[in-house]
Amino acid sequence: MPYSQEDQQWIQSQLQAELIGHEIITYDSVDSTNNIAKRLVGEPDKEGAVILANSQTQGKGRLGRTWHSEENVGIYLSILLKTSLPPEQISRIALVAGVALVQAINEYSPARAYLKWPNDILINGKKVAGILTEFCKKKDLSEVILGIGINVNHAHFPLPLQHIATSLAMENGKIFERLPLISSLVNRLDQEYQSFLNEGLSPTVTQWNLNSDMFGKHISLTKGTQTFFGTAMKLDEEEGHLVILTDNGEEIAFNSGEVTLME
Ligand code: BT5
Repeated sequence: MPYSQEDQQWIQSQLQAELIGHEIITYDSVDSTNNIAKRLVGEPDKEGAVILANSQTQGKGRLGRTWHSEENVGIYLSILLKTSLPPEQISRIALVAGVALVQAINEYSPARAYLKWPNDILINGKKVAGILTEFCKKKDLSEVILGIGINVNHAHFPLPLQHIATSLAMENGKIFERLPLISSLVNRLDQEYQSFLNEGLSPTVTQWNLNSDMFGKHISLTKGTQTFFGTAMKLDEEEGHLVILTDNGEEIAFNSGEVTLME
């Protein structure tokens, strides 16, 4: 069902927002909630506003990929944040969001969700949620659009996604209400983001490491045309980079790349 005015008011009534979630704007179908958020860049009082849609016709993944956004069964939202971070550090906001997202999912899902670097959420090895951050500069204003998609009540996926995607319903054998999950997520995003602004990245990295099951596992990491093989060790505290002990015995920290778990 599309979000009703009562749904919007209910979510709003659950929020303790300092910044993220002071306003919720709901839509039925949009091209991409990130695109809607982008149009608000530079408008007064829109920092922290949540754009929430019931479906997307052109949901976006990273690097020009698409995000399957079926109506009624998923959560598709975007948040606008002003930032003074340089573009190469925007990935920190995705780490902050990842922690809030995995914790919100695990509050409701008995089947445990884990983070996979840089910002996938997996249950039983399949992707249940994803994060897309986009950097937007208008005049002297830098803003980040933080987009989050969660597969909640999908009963099936199109063929190309069947082996890699899952939903909370498929993993737990029951239907979930979207509204409590949305309000928990937004409250956690607000808290985690405040902690990041006040204390830096370290508390986020600690929580990230605790909510991932990729460490100690053999992985391949592809960056550009190069592929590295090794064991995932941790995210480093200062930058949130992925530290790998390569099969050649070298420790390397990566700021980006595509990870595949080998076992
Ligand atoms: C992501 O990209 O995981 C970021 C997804 C962000 C989606 C949100 S929804 C609200 C906001 N508005 C948007 O337009 N986007 C954001 P990436 O890591 O590149 O993963 C994309 C890949 O995951 C695709 O190429 C598919 O292989 C797979 N995929 C597509 N849709 C999926 C889904 N619903 N569930 C799981 N996997 C999916």
